[in-house]
Amino acid sequence: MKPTLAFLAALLLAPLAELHAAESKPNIVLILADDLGWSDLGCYGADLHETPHLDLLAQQGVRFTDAYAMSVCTPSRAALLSGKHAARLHMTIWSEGSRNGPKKRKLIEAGSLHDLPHTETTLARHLQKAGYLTALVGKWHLGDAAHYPETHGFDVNIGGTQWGAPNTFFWPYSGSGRFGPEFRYVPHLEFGKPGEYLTDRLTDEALRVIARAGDQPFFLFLAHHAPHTPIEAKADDIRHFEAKLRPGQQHRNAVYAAMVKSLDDSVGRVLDHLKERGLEQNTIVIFTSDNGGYIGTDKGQTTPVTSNAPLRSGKGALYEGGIRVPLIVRWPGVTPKAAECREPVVLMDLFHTLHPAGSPGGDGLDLQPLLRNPDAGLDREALFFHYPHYYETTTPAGAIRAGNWKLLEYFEDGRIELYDLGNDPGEKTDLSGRMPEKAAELRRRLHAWRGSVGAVMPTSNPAQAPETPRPGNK
Ligand SMILES: [Ca+2]
Repeated sequence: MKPTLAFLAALLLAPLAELHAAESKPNIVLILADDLGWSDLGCYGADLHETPHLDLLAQQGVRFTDAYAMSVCTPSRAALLSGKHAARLHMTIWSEGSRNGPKKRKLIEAGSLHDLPHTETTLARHLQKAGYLTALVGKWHLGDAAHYPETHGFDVNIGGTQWGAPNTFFWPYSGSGRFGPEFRYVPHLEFGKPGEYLTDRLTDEALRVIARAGDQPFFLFLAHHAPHTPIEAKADDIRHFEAKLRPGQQHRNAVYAAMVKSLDDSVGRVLDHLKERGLEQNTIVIFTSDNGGYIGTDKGQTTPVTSNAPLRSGKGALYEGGIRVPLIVRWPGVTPKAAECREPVVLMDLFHTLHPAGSPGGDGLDLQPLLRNPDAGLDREALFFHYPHYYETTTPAGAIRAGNWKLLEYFEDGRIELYDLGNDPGEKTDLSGRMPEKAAELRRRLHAWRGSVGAVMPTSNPAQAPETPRPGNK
């Protein structure tokens, strides 16, 4: 009898053990949009764009109102994957931009690494060591071939290169001219067909990764190129949004709206696929963006790409429109449904939240307590930003947000601006003259933080002369 009982017990216990193991290693799908602005989704107030799948995801989880990224691509991605602030990493501008800054401005830009150093252990590496299949599908932008995803803990790399954008969103996704003389392409997307659209294809590849993972827990980093320039979309979708244009709308670019629709469709397909495979209850789904929306105009267009209103400015700037982004988290068994969280959080918090051994401490916090109770606060005094470079929207600057106070410091002349985001989220009324003590306190804290992370500052340029701002959208 004993062997039979033992056999039965094993039969009963094995599934429980497997279930426990599975619960302790939930799959992770991290979907990162490129240049998607804070108000670009329906659930964040967009008035032309249609994002039913992301709106539904927000209804199934937690939507953050005050989530932050860095103000441009590479620093955000480096911070997200390393858990360290971009200023501490000395990666403060996109990789191509780190090589050739403006030469005739008042300041010489701070030096910035263009490759994520191998001394950093990425979230992918930690998860890989914990038994996960790790896959990057889409944009990388964290260095040259010696620093591609395969060298940073990703088992699978589909599409990741040193470049920040494809030459075109249509197959074969290659060509030169738009971003200079380089011949750009998106690797591993062969055997497409004319008319195939990059956001759709990357989604196909992402679903294949999920299918091939089998019983292995997986970390899928679906880093879409959309809706970064080039602003290109499928013709039927463009016509749909052109027909929806009305006077007075905040969002007025039908092609961009169509790009956002494809991005939303991608999220819908991933969510459906998880459900069909029975993975919905054991998969964390996170959606966010790497910087604020691009408010310039793409080549060949007359309508600005997007607007981050009611927030001020856009990509590149340290005003809210440049750094505040959508963030939605659905974590079965952890997040409540249809919750809104107003606590300020930042992209590198995701590293500390998803780290398989728990947060190692550093420049981010584990958000799990906040995900369980979105009304709770975090034990963090302030968030800091450092962009010692030029862009269409800004001169070199730093910023601190402490509570609802926000101070910006411009490095060309030391000028400061102080805003009360609680009453003035659009940063319209500079209070630095009326509240000099508060401004001085925040400036001291910003300076102390810069010292603590070894932030690199721009230097004065003896050969200064007027020059147009840094052009283009990388
Ligand atoms: Ca970006």
